[in-house]
Amino acid sequence: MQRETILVIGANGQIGTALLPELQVQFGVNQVIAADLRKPSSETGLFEVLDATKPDALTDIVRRYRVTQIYHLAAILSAKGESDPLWAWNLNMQTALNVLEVSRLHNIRKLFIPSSIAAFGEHAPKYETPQTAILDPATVYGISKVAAENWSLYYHKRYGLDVRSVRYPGVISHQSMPGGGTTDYAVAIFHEAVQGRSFECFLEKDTRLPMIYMDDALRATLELMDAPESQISVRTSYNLAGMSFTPAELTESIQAYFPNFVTQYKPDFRQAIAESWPKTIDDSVARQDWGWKAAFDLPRLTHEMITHLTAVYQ
Ligand code: NAD
Ligand code: AKB
Repeated sequence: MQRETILVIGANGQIGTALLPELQVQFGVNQVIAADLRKPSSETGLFEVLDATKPDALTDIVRRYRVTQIYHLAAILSAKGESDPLWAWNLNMQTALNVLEVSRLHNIRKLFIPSSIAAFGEHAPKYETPQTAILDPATVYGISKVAAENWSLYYHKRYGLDVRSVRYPGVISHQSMPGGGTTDYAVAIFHEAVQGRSFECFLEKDTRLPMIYMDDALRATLELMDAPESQISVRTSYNLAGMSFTPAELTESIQAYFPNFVTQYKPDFRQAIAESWPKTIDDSVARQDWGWKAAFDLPRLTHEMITHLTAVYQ
């Protein structure tokens, strides 16, 4: 079997921080190269400073290490993207196109470019949003995700590139803080609760959104990437479901551990973004094609987050 060499772009982010150790276990520490704009604060193995908007710098790393698989995680997320839409569009698209093109030119065996529930917009059904619902996103982030999905399909059809993707829901993790999304409240709330503080939520209490615990998100990513090519029928991006809850339901779940914990609601511009997104996701195609099934529900997620973060803040 061919030895794989994995490049993770945007490795210092919320998903990269948690994915890196999993890939190092699967492929070996010296077979996984992390790359990001800046060096991480602690050593994690092989690391390259990379601005993925620069095609030559990306090509240099792919050549030097003889990379065979790429996980492209660099992006500007929904809320941050709205502060400077053209900057977010340019960064998200330039990096995605550079990664697709370097993969084509250097025979990358497998490529992962995640999408998001942000690909959906106003006219998609809000409940059990189907795989093939209309994609009319309200944010520049969502527009860039839809474009990257279509470019991925194009590279697969035209060049046979084995590019795979999931539409992640809001990812909840204890390993690091999220990077400027609309679902970030669902991570921040745990940090406040375990430190004995109240929480000010930027969404209304009844705003239901699809979410997923990091362990499930990582397992989905690795199961999709491990699946035989014949089982992959979707080359845009697979719907992926974990759980769905509102800030009020999350608060109640945390109150089982901290009965005095309170959330105040002070919605801002992120409320409109959240309202444009699905509330629950139909991921039956991922289930059928590569056997996806989430393991974490809200009570289990709450237990895990509180256990891990309590250890951090002790
Ligand atoms: P993040 O914002 O936490 O991390 C992104 C990383 O990319 C950062 O470390 C940043 O420094 C790096 N980066 C930015 N510009 C770069 C550039 N030009 N070159 C190299 N690196 C650059 O994001 P994340 O939450 O880890 O998300 C990873 C991917 O998953 C993104 O494509 C995101 O859209 C997608 N996604 C994430 C979530 C979520 O809830 N975290 C949900 C849906 C989809
Ligand atoms: C965001 O809120 O922007 C991300 C996402 C769901 O894509 N977490």
